[in-house]
Amino acid sequence: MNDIESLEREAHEAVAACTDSQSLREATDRYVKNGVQALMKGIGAIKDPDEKRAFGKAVNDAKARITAEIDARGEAISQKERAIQFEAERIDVTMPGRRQTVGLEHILQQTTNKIKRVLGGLGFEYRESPELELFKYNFDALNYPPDHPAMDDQDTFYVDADHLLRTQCTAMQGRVFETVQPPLRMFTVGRTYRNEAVDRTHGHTFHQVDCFMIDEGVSMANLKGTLGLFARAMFGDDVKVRFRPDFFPFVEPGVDYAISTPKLKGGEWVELGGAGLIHPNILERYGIDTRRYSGFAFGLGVERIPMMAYGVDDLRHFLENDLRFLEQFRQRA
Ligand code: FA5
Repeated sequence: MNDIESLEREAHEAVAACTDSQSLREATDRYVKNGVQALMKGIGAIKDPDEKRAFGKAVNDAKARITAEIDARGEAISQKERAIQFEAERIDVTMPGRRQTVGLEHILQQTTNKIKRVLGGLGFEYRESPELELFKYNFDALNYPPDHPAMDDQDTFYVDADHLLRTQCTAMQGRVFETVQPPLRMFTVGRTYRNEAVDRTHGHTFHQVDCFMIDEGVSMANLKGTLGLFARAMFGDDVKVRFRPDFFPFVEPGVDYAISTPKLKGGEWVELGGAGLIHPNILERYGIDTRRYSGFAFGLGVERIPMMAYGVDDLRHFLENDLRFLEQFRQRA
């Protein structure tokens, strides 16, 4: 009987000392399984049937009491463990959420998209063109005589003797004339590069549009009409377009053109780009019959458009990736 009492006492103390379910499981194995089994082995040595029964009952009673204690302790422990887990997983529903930031297209991309919509709407087909260009297309094909000083204005970054970073999107014209027969209307938009003394209106990396058509009877009147439509679509109905004579080896006659609108810079003229009728030398070089066909071309700087429209005073802002600047153009173009 003493053995039963001491097992029960020991079990009582051990169970009370358990602080987690793991130690409680160990105590259960130790006392309920092994301890009780060991006691029960002693029953064989008892001869008297009454004593035997009494011993068996005493062991079973002790087992029931130990089990009840273990259950009670188990309940307390799992309550405590649930509380700890609950604390660990607690969600503070009053905390402000993490704001999802939605990106936006760069203002130059927004402007490019608008240019594409407008020129596409006027029947010009968009063509991709390479930024790494052959000297041949950037200069030779555009009627620059060897060592002509006009090339000095467009010094650039050479990759090797034949390859350079294009200085003007006009470089696409030769690529097109080689493969497409007139009538044709095309344009491209993209990055251009020049070895430039960088200032507020000149970058070493900037963007241009180049747009041209060849058909029967194309004249300066078509050029002026098209540029007028383009300028009105970009800047509004009250915009005026001015031509002044200028020189580019690939056009004859050549002009620079400026626009003015009362809304922008108080109606001051702002130069947008160059234009003219495609030089007959170029048409002939590509086997285009100059008695039948003529063409116009115009080019312009993309940066100029948002600079004028939003009063941006320095084009270096466009490529500096400062979000405080870029965020201003959310859904504007
Ligand atoms: C040209 O590049 C000619 N290819 C334009 C042309 C096309 C003429 C077709 C005739 C026929 P120009 O060098 O002027 O021309 O440049 C055209 C425009 O690009 C300029 O008016 C200006 O808006 C922009 N631009 C030129 N250089 C820079 C620069 N360094 N930084 C920013 N914009 C520039």
